[in-house]
Amino acid sequence: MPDHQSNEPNTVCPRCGVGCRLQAGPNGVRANGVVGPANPNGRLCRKGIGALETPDDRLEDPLIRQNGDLQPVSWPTAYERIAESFEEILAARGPDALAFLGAPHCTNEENYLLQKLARILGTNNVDNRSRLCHVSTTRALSERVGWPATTNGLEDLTDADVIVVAGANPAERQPIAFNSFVRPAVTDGATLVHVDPVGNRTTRLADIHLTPRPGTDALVFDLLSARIVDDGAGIDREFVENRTRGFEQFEASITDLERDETRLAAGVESSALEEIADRITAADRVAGLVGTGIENSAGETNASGALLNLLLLTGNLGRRGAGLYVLRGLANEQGATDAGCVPDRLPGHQPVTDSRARARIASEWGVEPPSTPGKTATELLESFGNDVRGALVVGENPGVSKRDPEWVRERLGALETLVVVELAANETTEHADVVLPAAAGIEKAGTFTNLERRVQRLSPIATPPARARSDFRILAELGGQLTQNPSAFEYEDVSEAFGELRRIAPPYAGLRYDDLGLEGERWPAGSPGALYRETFETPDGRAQFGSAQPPIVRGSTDGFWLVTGGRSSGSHDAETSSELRINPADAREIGVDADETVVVSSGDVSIRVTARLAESVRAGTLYVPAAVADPFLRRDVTTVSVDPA
Ligand SMILES: Nc1nc2c(c(=O)[nH]1)N[C@H]1C(S)=C(S)[C@@H](COP(=O)(O)OP(=O)(O)OC[C@H]3O[C@@H](n4cnc5c(=O)[nH]c(N)nc54)[C@H](O)[C@@H]3O)O[C@H]1N2
Ligand SMILES: Nc1nc2c(c(=O)[nH]1)N[C@H]1C(S)=C(S)[C@@H](COP(=O)(O)OP(=O)(O)OC[C@H]3O[C@@H](n4cnc5c(=O)[nH]c(N)nc54)[C@H](O)[C@@H]3O)O[C@H]1N2
Ligand code: SF4
Ligand SMILES: [Mo]
Repeated sequence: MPDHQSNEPNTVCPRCGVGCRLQAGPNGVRANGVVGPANPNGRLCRKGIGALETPDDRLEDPLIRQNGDLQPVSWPTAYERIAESFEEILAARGPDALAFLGAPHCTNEENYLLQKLARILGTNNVDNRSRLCHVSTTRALSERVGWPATTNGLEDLTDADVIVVAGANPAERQPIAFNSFVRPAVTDGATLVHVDPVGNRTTRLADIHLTPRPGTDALVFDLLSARIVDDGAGIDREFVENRTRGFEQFEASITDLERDETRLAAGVESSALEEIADRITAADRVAGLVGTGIENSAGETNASGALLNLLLLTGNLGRRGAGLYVLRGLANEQGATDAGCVPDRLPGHQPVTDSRARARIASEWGVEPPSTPGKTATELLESFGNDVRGALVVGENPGVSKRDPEWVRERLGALETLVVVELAANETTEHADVVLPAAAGIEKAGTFTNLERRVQRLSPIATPPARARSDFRILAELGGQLTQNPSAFEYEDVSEAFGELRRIAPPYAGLRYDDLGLEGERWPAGSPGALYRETFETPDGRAQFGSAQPPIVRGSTDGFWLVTGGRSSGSHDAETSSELRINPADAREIGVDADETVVVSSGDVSIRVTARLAESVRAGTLYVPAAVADPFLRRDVTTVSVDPA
């Protein structure tokens, strides 16, 4: 136990999905780590140490827009204004004219209330946009093995023999998990493979850095499966036979795969593929860790699906140290989805189309949730001002997003009523008609579910501004008033709401708020770290193979492929250095020297940055931090040109 640890209350770090435990330091400025399951050394990263800082300009009072300006009012006045506006919209256009956006910074109980409010009002228009950070991975998992979640526990990574990290930088983004579980495994002899067109801090620990052409990870994993199928030794025949379905079709698609053409499309060396395939074949346990870099544009091949095929082929699921980890970003990204802030899923990932699930919920709520899926966060934003006229946004900032800022402003402005529950003013509150001041993560009770499905309890370790209220209290009060069904939103405390969640959401069954203690507990209750030890959560209990995917050539061939990373969540540590990283050979070819200022452009958009030369950048690609490349990202630009300034 670190010697600074005291008996003061401790809570879960609200800054990322790892879920380290912390408490207020002696002077109340810095947070101290407390030994917890995600930070077994009691350490915190830089972000965690700063977790006690909330925005300087905290909101103190509810605000209502009057004559163009936001003016402080009392809570009842603010609630009344919201109720009036929402009732008008409901009467004129029905419940699907409302949108509810939340709340991966908020607790499970708060997310539960938000979706309950939407659904009792009669709409499934509820989503959380951080869900989109890992959408293809979670979809592949839920369709083919069962739950849209990491399959294993963090601690089992220490037993892995091969760890494949793709499209992520956990050394920097989930540093405590990386240092506590990945680093020791590697020190113990595990092979770390980093698949990323651009090297980053994670690459420094890697044994093999594979730099495929951006967007071609699916091809890389198919090629690895092909080598293992060709060689035969790495196939886990017993696992394939007893635990999976669709192998013949997968094998046939792999047999048909044009090896050379695919390899050229991915732009990887066959020697590197061979080396990785050999290590996977020799390994007893292989784990895949995936981040946002493999989440390609819609319609492209599914990298996680291909990685899942590789893990199934080699029997690397359902055991300690063998599985697929979703490197989730925000503190309660997993929980927001688990609790049902998803347009097509009820709490516990039950489809809204499942009449038995709806009936079970109706017996708890007294009202049945609607059966048609709602719109996603992206679709909702597009519908603002058209089909959707009112929105309640809880702890999200759609005013900043990977879209043209003018367009976003217009969409937000087109709403009749925008209600924002926030800690501080931001780009979204500028458009709000009502703003409600909320308590921050360190100021409240409830539970977060981390990136390995661990449900942990929060305790307040700081005090919110005098008139701010917890999102839980706000949503309960608003819920009672807007639905005119106060009893559906009457809770003694958050633990009662947790109790309701666990009755409704099957994966949470058996978890008890009072028993969560300092260790928390992973869902489903009583399960060891690895899910699917005996059976998969699919109708026949088997995991489903997919097929090899056809080679794609992405983008145009002239110019450089723009690779970005380091997107931020809130104000936490966006990479903001105005630097471009380029392969030295490319720089030579276009006549750019190290540390020279260059102009990166596409059409009429351009940025000025300093060129840094780095061998770890794939030739033909450029790396620019997402915050700096923002003007391109917002316009979906993927190829750019570079010229000396
Ligand atoms: N310090 C800090 N940590 C954070 C956050 C923060 O704001 N600050 N935010 C949190 C949040 S919300 C999130 S979502 C996570 C994000 O965590 P990560 O997903 O790890 O995010 P990035 O650091 O952007 O890493 C993405 C990587 O994908 C690579 N990449 C791009 N295109 C491709 C491709 O086609 N194939 C492959 N294989 N790789 C590609 C990029 O080069 C980059 O290295 O971080 C969380 N952690
Ligand atoms: N242009 C651009 N777009 C991006 C990104 C980017 O870096 N640049 N990053 C992308 C990524 S990875 C993600 S995950 C998303 C993140 O998208 P969002 O979740 O929308 O953004 P954040 O800024 O992380 O958080 C939103 C707000 O939550 C508030 N908040 C924090 N805690 C609480 C709380 O307990 N209660 C309440 N009510 N509010 C709270 C903060 O004050 C903040 O204003 O954005 C994505 N889009
Ligand atoms: S790794 Fe994540 S949860 Fe842990 S201290 Fe850092 S920001 Fe907080
Ligand atoms: Mo994220």
